Amino acid sequence: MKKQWWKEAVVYQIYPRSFKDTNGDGIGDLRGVLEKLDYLKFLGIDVIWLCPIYKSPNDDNGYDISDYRDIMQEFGIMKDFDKLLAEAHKRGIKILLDLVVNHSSDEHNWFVESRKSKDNEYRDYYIWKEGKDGKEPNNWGSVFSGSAWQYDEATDMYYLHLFTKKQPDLNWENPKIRKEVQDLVRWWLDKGIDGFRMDVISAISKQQDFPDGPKKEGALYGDFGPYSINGPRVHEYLKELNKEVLSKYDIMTVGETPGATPEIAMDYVGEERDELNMLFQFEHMSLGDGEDGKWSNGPFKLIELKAILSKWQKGLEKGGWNSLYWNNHDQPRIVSRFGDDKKYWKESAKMLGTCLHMLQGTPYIYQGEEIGMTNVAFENLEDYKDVEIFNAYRELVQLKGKDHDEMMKAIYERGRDNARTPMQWDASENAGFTQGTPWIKLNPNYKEINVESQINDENSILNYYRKLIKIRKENEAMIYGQYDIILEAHEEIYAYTRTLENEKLLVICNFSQNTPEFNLPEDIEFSTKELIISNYEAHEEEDIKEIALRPYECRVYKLIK
Ligand code: TEU
Ligand code: CA
Repeated sequence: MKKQWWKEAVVYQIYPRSFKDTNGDGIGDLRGVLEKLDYLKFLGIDVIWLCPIYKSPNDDNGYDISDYRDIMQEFGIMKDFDKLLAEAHKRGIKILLDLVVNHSSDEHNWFVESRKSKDNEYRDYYIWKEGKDGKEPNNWGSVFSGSAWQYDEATDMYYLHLFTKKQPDLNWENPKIRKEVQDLVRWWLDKGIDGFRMDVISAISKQQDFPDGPKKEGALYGDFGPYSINGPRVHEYLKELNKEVLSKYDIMTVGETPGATPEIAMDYVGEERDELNMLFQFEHMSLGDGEDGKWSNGPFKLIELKAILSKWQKGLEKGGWNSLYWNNHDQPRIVSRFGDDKKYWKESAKMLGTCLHMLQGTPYIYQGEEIGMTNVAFENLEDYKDVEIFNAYRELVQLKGKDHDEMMKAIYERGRDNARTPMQWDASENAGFTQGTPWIKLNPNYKEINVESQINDENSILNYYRKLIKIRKENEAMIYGQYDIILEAHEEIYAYTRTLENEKLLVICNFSQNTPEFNLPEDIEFSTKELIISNYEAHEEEDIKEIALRPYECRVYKLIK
């Protein structure tokens, strides 16, 4: 297996709006990230992924860009970014930016021009269609509810927006758009950044006859997926971007690819494909989805989770590479979702971290995960800020009559704002996030859960994550070792091995508050063993053929033949 720095790295994702505010306006900013670089050095991470920091009217918190070469007013100025990049590099920390080019903001000059007239030189930068029988060009629905088409009086035509109306999709069929993207990517890489996370990159190629999508029973709109996800020219476009720009720099690229399966993924990240280094898949994040998707959230089954993660481990082990994540700015907090954020908060947070970091792939830590931040439940809908929540509430409750309390429960369990409450630095007012009024309310448990109370506590989740990151640098088997699941049918234990030459790591994780017995399969032989990490006291010489596991217990052993 080819060795690469980005396979050995641990990435820390920052949502700048909620990370650290330095000028008292209640909104996190780039100087706040600069201020916390030493904390990130202390944590031990190698790469920072910054969510969008570009000029934006923030209809979708920066994922709607109005100028790709300028900094969002709230976050600071370009000099702040240049300083951050220089100081990060001084500490050996690399920085990835978020490339959002499936769509732009409707306030981007390209769109301002494009909507003026049908023969405007920027017209084909976007996807404009005639209406059909006075209605939208087809039945596609937006990810954020409603139609994916917006009527525009100026030219009596509709433009496509897979996300909000203020996020019109860019027309990648137009070589001018692809050139624009190459130029802005090269511009940032020449500034010295270390790569990109690419937003919904699997959606950039649309089938050009734009047929109606399949429509579920009772649904208001059709699904654009079959005609716009992993579309006909997506690989051609990525190869072109790679050949013209990306391949000329020592960087890392990770694509966000909803709808990818391991087979499809190998087309994006296969070593011989010259497209991307790795991608984010969503199958484990869709667990529990019901009739209304994540808005009818059902129970989680470990068997299903193990099956999905194993499929991806084995599916990409020859020539591919996985991205490993439990959390990001679109997902709820994992300790509340797959763990227990009350009685076994610490144990389950550590177990989940271990289970993920021991898998083959590059681990991503989302801000606050390293201190065990949890989901929040704001009583009033007005306390929420996420456009996806409001649009879903309007469609499901106000249009389709879903029960308010049922919807609020789904928002508590799966809403994106769970990930966007301010970072909890200490127990002072506003958790040390801001001296002003935070743009979104804090999680009231910040007095108990915060960085300051965990830094010097060797038994804290924070110091446990530091250890996970440290042992990765000391154990090549943890990075390059082959993955093999054991006890596959067990409903409470997730156990697997990682093997590299004659070294084998045995990973044991109890995903329940019960005390199941772990039984070591006979075919796993070893002469000596060493306990690498565990979230409970465990004695080195203890026999591991049978272990009565404690609630949410995890252990990792190095087995030497
Ligand atoms: O997310 C794309 C995406 O797939 C999300 O819609 C995701 O599935 C959903 O939010 C989960 O409920 C990316 C960004 O990560 C997200 O923050 C943006 O809102 C979106 O693209 C549009 O840019
Ligand atoms: Ca600020």
